[in-house]
Amino acid sequence: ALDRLPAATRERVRNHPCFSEDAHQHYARMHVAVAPACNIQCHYCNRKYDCANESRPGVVSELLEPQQAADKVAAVAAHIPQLSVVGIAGPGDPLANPERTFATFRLIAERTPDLRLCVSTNGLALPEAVDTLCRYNIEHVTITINCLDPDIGAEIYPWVFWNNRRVRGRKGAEILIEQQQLGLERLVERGMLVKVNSVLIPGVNDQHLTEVSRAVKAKGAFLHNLMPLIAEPEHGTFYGLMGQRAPRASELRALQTECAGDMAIMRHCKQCRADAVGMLGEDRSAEFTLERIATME
Ligand code: CLF
Ligand code: SF4
Repeated sequence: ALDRLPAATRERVRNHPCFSEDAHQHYARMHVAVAPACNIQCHYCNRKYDCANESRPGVVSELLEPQQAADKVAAVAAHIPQLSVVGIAGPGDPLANPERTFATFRLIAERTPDLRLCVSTNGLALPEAVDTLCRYNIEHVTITINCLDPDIGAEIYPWVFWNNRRVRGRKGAEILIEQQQLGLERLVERGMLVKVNSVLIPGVNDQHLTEVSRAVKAKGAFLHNLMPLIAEPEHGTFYGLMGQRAPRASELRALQTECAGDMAIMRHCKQCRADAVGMLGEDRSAEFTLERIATME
């Protein structure tokens, strides 16, 4: 699939394990959990866990200060030669924590300039952040877009925090959807590679995601990642969707096949935690806690 891309794009995804399926066998990514706050509420989120935007709700991440994050990245880079990408994906929304997120990117770029920088967001604060993302050399952005229809959005997002107040229901979802689409357009205009993540929620947006796929493709998204809702009560993902089930593997595959006609589909996502370290599907974060890094050379 890679050879069909223009050379410049190929170069940018060559060693990105998420944006290129070929790369994920050879290159590793890591996340630094520097972004605790979120500016929306997803029904499937339980804030005690990492953001389901991008990451598997599992174990609570060790929250890092920007300097600690840069130290951790340097330590991981020294021990995992395949490391090519550092992402910020939570545990809340990176762009709802702009000072922490951009301070982290700046320190990482100074210390380990060869690593690519990546960010994943719900998109609410994205349009205003596009200039800053470009300035900080972020080349890969992921937006979690679960719907285009605010009525469906109201079933997924109980509220968004907008202009210093909570906007609930359909109105809140409408604001989020507008911001996501505007953010996507602006990123594409600036030549950013944009991946869209969509969480498949049976009975809520399952019939709607092919339309989402078509729309984001038409706007220039590079890749669409359809992810299954993780609905395990012990992980707290029933938070606002009591009785909500996860999709079956066959349902996810059927949707991926349906959408694959329109655009490149990511099928190798491992729903990483906000502090994941290593090859996709591998999590070596326990080897790189602050305590352990302090004793490393
Ligand atoms: Fe991280 Fe996401 Fe960047 Fe990858 S993960 S911020 S694009 S470097 Fe990758 Fe993990 Fe799936 Fe995300 S496998 S959850 S798609
Ligand atoms: Fe939770 Fe992420 Fe949704 Fe924010 S964007 S509410 S952290 S799942």
